This record gives sequence, C-alpha cells and structure tokens, in this order.
Amino acid sequence: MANSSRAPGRSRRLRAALVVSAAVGLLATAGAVVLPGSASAASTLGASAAERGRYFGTAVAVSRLNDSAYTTILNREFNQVTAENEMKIDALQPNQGQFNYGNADRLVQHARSQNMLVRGHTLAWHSQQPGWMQNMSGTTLRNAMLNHVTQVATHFRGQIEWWDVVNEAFADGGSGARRDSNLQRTGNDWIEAAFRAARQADPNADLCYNDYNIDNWNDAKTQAVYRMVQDFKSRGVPIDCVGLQSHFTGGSNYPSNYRTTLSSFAALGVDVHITELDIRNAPTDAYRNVVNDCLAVARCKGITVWGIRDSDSWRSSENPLLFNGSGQKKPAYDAVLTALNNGTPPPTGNPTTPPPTGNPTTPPPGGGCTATVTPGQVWGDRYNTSVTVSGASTWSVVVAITPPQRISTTWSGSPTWDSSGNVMTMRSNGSGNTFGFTTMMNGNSSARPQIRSCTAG
Ligand code: 9MR
Repeated sequence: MANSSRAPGRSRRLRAALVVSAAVGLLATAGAVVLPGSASAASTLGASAAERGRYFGTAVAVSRLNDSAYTTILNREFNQVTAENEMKIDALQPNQGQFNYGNADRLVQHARSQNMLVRGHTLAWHSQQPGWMQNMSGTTLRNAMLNHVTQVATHFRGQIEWWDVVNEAFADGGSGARRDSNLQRTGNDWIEAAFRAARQADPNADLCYNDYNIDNWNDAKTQAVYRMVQDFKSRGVPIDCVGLQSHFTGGSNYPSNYRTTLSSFAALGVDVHITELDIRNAPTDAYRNVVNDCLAVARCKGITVWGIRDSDSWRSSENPLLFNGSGQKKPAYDAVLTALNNGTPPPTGNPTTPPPTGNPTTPPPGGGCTATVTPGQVWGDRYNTSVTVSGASTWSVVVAITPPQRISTTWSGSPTWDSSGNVMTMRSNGSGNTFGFTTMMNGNSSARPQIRSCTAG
C-alpha cells in the first residue's frame, strides 16, 4: 500500500468497498452467505479470494465483451480486470497529443458496473509504442513519455487501483542489466521519473513495477529487479508494488522457490501481485502451488490470469488457462478454487484470542431491529467482525470505527461511508442477515467497532 506521504483518500475507501461488493454479488449469485473466519466453500474464484482479503482477476479483451459466454464467466468469477491491450501506449495515444480512451473507458465502465477493481497496464514500456514514439529519442522522448504518464494517469484518476507504471525494463539472461530500449537510452533514471509523474497525477493509485521471468529467486533478472526496488524504497522513489507476470508458458516453469521470491519482495515493504498468470497445459499442481504461495504471503494481494478461456489466450495452443474453449471449468479451475477455499488468511502475525463478545449492541428506541456483534478472527494487523441483525429482513446498521483503525473490506451488505470514513452505514442487500467486515488496526489494537443504530426497512 501507500507510503506515508499519501492520504488514504476517499476513492481508496470506495474501492475497498468495491472489493467487497464484488464478493457480495458473487456470494449472492452463489446463494451463500459466508461468515468471516469460518470454514467456507465459496463457489467462485472472486468470492473465495475476497474472503481471504485478495482479488482474483483476469485480463480482458474489450472486443470480447460482446461475447455473452465470455462476459458471463467474467462477471461470475472475477473481481478484478486488467486490459489486455487497451491501456497500452499505442492504444491510448495513437498520434502524439491525440488520446483515444474509448475502449479503455468501456472496460472501466464495465468493471465499475460489476464492482471489479481495475489494474492499469501499462504507462511506460519499450513495446507497443505508437510509431511516433518509436522514432523519438533523448529529451524529446523522455518528455513525451512523462506527458503520456501524466495525461493517462490523470484521465483515469480515482478509477485505477494499481498502475503498472513501468513494464519489462530488465534484460533476460544472466546480466542483471536493464533492457536496452529507446526509453533506457534517455537515461537510467527514466523508471523513477515515470513513477514520480504517476504519483503526482494519481496519488491514490498504487504504483507497481511489472515484469516476467522474475519468478525464480535465483535468476539474475529477479535479483536485479529486487535491487532496484530496494534502491527505490531507500531513496523514497514512490513505488508500492511489484507485479510478477508469471507466464509459465513458452519454456519458463513454476519455480519451487516462488514463495521465497514473493516474500522477499514483500519484505522490502511493497505489495506483490501475480499479474499475468498462465501455465502451459494448465497443470493442477502448479496452479495450486501459485495460489498457496500467494496466500502464504500477507502482501500478496491477488492473482490475475491472462485470459478467461484457452481460446482467449495469447498462447492458445498451450491451453494455459482455467476454462476451455467452450467455457467449461478445467481441472485447474477446481484446483485453484479448492486452494483458495482451503486457504486461511495470511500469517501477518500471531493469531490472538478474539476479545470477549461483550455487549456492543445498542439498538436505538424504535429502530425496529437488533444488531449483535460477533468478534471474528484476529491477526497482527487486523481483525474480522460479523454482525447479525434480528427483527427485520431489510435494515441499515450504523457502525463506528475508532481512528486510526479503518475498515478495509466488507461482505454481505452494501456499505456507504460518512465523510470522515469512520462511520459506515451497512444496508441489507439480499445476502441474508449477517454482514461482516475487516478492520485494519493501524497501530490501535484495542479499539473495537461500535454499533450506533439498527433501523428496519
Ligand atoms: O496478451 C497480449 C497480446 O494480445 C498482445 O499481442 C501482446 C503484444 O505485446 O501483449 C500481450 O500481453 C503481454 C503483456 O502486455 C505484457 N506481458 C506479456 C504479455 C504476453 O505477451
């Protein structure tokens, strides 16, 4: 997440609520209400990931949104999307100074309508540059790149959870060097310049460096990216996350030290994301391992597969995805869902005994319902709470949080917030009479949520 210079803004809280609404929608679809901290078996990838504080997403080709079989799976299973090509430089600025946001905006609209989070991909890259940019060099190119970063991040401000600010800037092989490119030739500081411009344009988006073949901890390329992130953190360059593309296709396999790689990056103080996962022939073991590795690392925020059906894949002949060309779930799908469902929330600290139930319920006179708090699981940095309403089938419950604690995730209700972000009104949404939420302690481990009111109707 953000470094200390960033205010946890309203848009971030709204996006947190989006994660949850996605889970709610998915749970509602599945006809299940899942209590936090309890054994559960969500029936979709997104719902199961959300229960574990993660997202499960996919790359989307906007043209396929017209394919109802595709969109049905997308909307049912996933709570995060990445534009496969529509937010790349050539798509967004085909002619210098002429921006074309149509397809990208369509995806963002679709995501918002489905309460999905959006990963922006990608602001600066040596590939898929429009012709006019390919022909540039030196200061002219540097300025054009920074202008692109600024314009695009500004256009999407408030709608993008994470930006892949820079993509694939390191060379393959054993050199550990930067990849040669027109951008690299503008000076070694082009990457940090791009991150600074992105932060300025959209202070609430998390900013990621994204690359492939950085999965094996022993690879020179992995080590080189690690050293760059370490350097950025030490000098205050605004970087929040590292994306491991994890294309285990075309010759690169899932490495047994993958979890070490995830946790080593995380130990630098950045989140990690698995951003473009696909695995040749979709072996169940490798897919299961990736999920288990992510769940084992607290800062692994989620997994994005690079397409929905095998027929949608950039490497369709390798059948690397979770659904076959007919849209049916493959064994790898079942392996992933089971691994998610079996996963416990990440070990961010020693689980502690939940505080006594107490009696935090305060139904106001005439409210027409009663809200009863049940404390849930507690970790080092956060805890779950569930609230059960009795006496009404439609209701709104007002919950107050003591700052600096903050609710990061909710489920099985529709939340709105007051301007301070400390008071949440949760309304029933057809998911049953129990809703839940996760509260980040932010240094205050003793305060617990207070129910202010329960109102029927
Ligand atoms: O899947 C994308 C494919 O449709 C494009 O033709 C290709 C062009 O470079 O990019 C593919 O996506 C890439 C992603 O943007 C960055 N990491 C590697 C992905 C697979 O090539």
